[in-house]
Amino acid sequence: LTIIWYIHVMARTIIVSNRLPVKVQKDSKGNLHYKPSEGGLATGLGSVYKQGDNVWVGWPGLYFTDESNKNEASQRLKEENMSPVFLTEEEIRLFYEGFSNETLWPTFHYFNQYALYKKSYWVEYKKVNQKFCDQVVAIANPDDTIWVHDYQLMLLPDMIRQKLADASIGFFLHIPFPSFEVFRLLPWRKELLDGVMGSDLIGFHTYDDMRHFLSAVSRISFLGNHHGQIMRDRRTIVVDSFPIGIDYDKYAASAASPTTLSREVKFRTSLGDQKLMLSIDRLDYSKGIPARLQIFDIFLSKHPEYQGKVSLLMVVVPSRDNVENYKSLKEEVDLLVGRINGKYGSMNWTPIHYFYRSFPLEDLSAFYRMADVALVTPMRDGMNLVCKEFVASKLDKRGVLILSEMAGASKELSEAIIVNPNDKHQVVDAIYEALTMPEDEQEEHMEYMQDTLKKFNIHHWVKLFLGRLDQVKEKQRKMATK
Ligand code: GDG
Repeated sequence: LTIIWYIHVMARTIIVSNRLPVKVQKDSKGNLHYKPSEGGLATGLGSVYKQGDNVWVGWPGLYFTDESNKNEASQRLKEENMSPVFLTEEEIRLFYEGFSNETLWPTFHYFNQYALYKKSYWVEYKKVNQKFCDQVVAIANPDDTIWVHDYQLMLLPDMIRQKLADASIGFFLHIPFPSFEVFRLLPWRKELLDGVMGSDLIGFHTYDDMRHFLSAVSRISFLGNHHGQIMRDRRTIVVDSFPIGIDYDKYAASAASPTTLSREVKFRTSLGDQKLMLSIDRLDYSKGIPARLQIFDIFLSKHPEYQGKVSLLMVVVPSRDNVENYKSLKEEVDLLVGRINGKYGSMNWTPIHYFYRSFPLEDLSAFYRMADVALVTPMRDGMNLVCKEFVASKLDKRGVLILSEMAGASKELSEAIIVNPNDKHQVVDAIYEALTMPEDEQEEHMEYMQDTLKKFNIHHWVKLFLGRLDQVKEKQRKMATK
């Protein structure tokens, strides 16, 4: 009995992701500052890693060259249940910007023509995954639950499994998993699958991602599955879809806050009574930003009665600007915006309000509130949280969501106007439909989507995944004692 009690008390949950939920920054005087990340994952998992002895392992977002700084940061982060993995500039360049963002990211988003297959990237990816493994193993107990996140750490589950044979290991992929025909292009496809299969539970956003993964496992690793269960090394691995939710209450509350309301009034004054369409993305070729601009151009020429009556508020958040593809994409976007504004603009109307920067949450909430239409048209997106946040911010239930069928979110938000972003004329028609939709119809769709998102929020997602992992492990233990 004492042993059982001991195991129960000692079992913890360890979250592992490339980045910690806190970013460490150094000011000009050399003092360290700790800035919490606003991401959905940080909020959702906050209720997990802050409890008891649980811990979050990840990179703190700064290159530490000074040992005393490292010790200071480790100590401070440890007090908040975080365990930093210190990465060098070289490691970030080859493992993160290289293999993660120039090999896996384009491949998994079906932009394989952009993928680089460099041995030096792969070698570093393995090395950094091993570095994460050493850190996890140094703090983990044999019965801990370890939840690994995303494409930067695909080798980690199996590396941990080699050291902690009985640990509960979960893996969740936040980006799409491509079809076998695309995945097979990777020279290290087998190693990547083996890495992930060190887990007990493997989660994806959608049923399609899960199906693609299972097909790759069967074609590359020659392992079949029974209703998503793979038998490997006499261990059952469960594969399933867990669509991520948002912190619904946070976005609804922010939309109602006095700061948000006053910002909305300020922005509205300069816009007058025009209709407003909104798009918010990180600068990324997967988001379909140039295509969206071309669509707006076609819309304005096909429906000239809307010239002067509608504008597009386009927020593009700077991202990965060290990577060549992203630099040329930025130039393409700048050019298109200039061309459209030059073609249609007048003294008192700017067709596109373009911002290449990020905004505080209250501004974002004001944008969500003000927008009559949200134009979320990625070429490919694991889930896409912006469309969910737009819906949660619509307290008066007015507004229309146009959503790409290539975003994971389209599987849940079927009440949106679903479009294929490659079919520009279809999207143009969708914009017209959205701008002319009667209010009662808008409210009906919005209410339906809000009900779904309220229920399947981020807390529900965390509970569902960790609950399922417990079940899988329990079943494995029962099988082992049979
Ligand atoms: C991965 C997958 C999947 C954006 N601009 C500002 C700002 N944001 C916030 C949004 C939203 C988030 O960034 C972006 O959402 P994504 O869905 O694109 O998420 P990522 O983390 O980029 O990507 C994606 C997601 O993981 C979750 O699994 O949905 O498919 O690629 O929350 O609000 N936030 C602030 N200012 C901005 O200017 N404060």
